[in-house]
Amino acid sequence: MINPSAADPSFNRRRFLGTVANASLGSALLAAASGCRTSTGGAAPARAGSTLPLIVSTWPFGKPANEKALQVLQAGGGRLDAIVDGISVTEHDLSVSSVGAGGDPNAEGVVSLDACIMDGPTHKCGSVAAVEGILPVIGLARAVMEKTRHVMLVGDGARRFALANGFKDTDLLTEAARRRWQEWKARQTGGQPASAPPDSHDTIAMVILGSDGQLAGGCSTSGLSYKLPGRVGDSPIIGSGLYVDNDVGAAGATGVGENILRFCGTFQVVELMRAGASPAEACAETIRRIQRKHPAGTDLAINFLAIDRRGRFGAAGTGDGFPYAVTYPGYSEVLKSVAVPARA
Ligand code: SD4
Repeated sequence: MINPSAADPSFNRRRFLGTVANASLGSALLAAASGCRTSTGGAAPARAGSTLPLIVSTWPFGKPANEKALQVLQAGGGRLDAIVDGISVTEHDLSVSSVGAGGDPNAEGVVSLDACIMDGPTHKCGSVAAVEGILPVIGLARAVMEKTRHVMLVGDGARRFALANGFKDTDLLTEAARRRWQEWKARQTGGQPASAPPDSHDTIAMVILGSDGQLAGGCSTSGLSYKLPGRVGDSPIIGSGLYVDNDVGAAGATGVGENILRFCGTFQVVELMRAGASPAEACAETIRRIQRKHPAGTDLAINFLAIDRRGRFGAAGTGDGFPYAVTYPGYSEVLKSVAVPARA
């Protein structure tokens, strides 16, 4: 099980993306970059039932998470168990600076987590935002879904609910994250709005199509590094960071939340699949729609992945696209999404 970002300390997402040429939808070229197989077409062939369960998630760190989820499903666990246990792998991986423990803190040096989960057959969901000191927040989102009559809890209320339901108070700020935050803070000039490094946002969004044909998804992030306290991005918002419609498919998002949140990004992806688009086409068209609302050349830094009920999967991202992990029995790879460059 190789997680390029964890196994290779020199792995850098920007460098990875820089090695891959832009590609247009429909290209069948396969190339290798940074140890990852890249599918520049993005739209994988339809998968037969024997390749289920199918698990797709964002970024190279999604691969070990997918593999854990597959293990859970193959051992007889449910799709929500798979989502929680899979995403928990990333939340506990201290080398991932954008999800769970080890995540970069907000501008005040506090790690503040967002997560959500959604179940296809019941169309139920649970979500938590701006939660401090609790892990795994994907499990907390599930607890909100299953133990309350609400969809979303935030801040101190979410934290108190967690503590009352068996979650332990956990120190999420690692020494490395604290140092990075202090360095960032030292670079801030008085009166200037807090700005974050451009490479400071990677969420895990995971979608699953089970062997029984049922869908589920989950999403977890520490959000943008050094965000304003109280800031919530797209990740815990149903229809923005994650959406599942059991009749159609499921989609997840990663990138600058503000550019996804305003457009109900993953809801659009699923609706485009309902209208007949393949997962990769739906992701790419959603990005194009969002780009049309912006001046040419704007770097939106947004990415979507999706699966449909037929077992097809795909992804698209702005700029050079982004790497995403695809796992099913006998197969687990990091692929390269379709690239949707800014309009000329
Ligand atoms: C956010 N969308 O909080 C998240 C960050 C992210 O890839 O996805 N990064 O805006």
